[in-house]
Amino acid sequence: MSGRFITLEGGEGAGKTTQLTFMRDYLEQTGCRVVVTREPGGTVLGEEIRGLLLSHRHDGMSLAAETLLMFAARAEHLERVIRPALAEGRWVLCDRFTDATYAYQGGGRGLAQGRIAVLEDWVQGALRPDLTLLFDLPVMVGLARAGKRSAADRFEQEDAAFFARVRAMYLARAAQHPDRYRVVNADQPIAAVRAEVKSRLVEFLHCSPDHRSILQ
Ligand code: T5A
Repeated sequence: MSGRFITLEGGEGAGKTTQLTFMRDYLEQTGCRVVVTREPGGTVLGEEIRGLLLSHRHDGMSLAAETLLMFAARAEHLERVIRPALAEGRWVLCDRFTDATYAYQGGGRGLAQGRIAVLEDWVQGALRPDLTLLFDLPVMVGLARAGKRSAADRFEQEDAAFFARVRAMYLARAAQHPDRYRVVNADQPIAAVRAEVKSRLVEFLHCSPDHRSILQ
């Protein structure tokens, strides 16, 4: 069976990580071999870069440095984890990917989308996610959830206006790419979000020739 690349996106505290385990278990039940990973991170080097990006030691990091570090981690992740897994027919579930750069560095911080697109083409070539689930919820609901879970990192310390721009950019990208984006209402109890995620996965599997027969 051929591999697929599924990304999970959303603002802070949207519940992506919470739903990842369910998604992995569900896909494995249907016969998929699954790799779960995240960005920034996913490799030894990528996790070290993640530490730099999230740490308050680097408050005030330049926008260019921040964006290039995201793509440095992504280049390593693609070469060592994502491309090999897809080539082996595995399904890759990735907690954030390049749409997060458009949302945070583009929408949130105001970097021109064209700059991001140049890096995207260079680092990824033609590779894009097959499916992107956008966990959408009001900014203040997500920040309250994230605040209860842990102390604010370098991104979480931004103000509500920043996260409103992040959310608006995600929704704009979902409208621009209706072929691969599916918006999930993340402002519901965990079980209700899970049910919505499941129906999106079933829909996706139905469109996937190798898997359609398993669901019938
Ligand atoms: N970033 C990343 C960029 O700026 N550019 C990029 O290119 C990339 C790739 C990563 C940061 O890096 C930035 C974006 C981020 O700020 P992170 O810690 O990975 O940092 O950030 P998040 O992915 O946002 O992690 P969060 O943990 O904040 O969000 P999740 O994973 O969406 O949320 P989750 O599942 O951990 O849930 C948060 C809390 O809410 C509860 C959970 O139990 C948990 O306590 N919860 C719910 N509560 C009520 N109802 C529900 N439906 C709930 N679902 C979860």
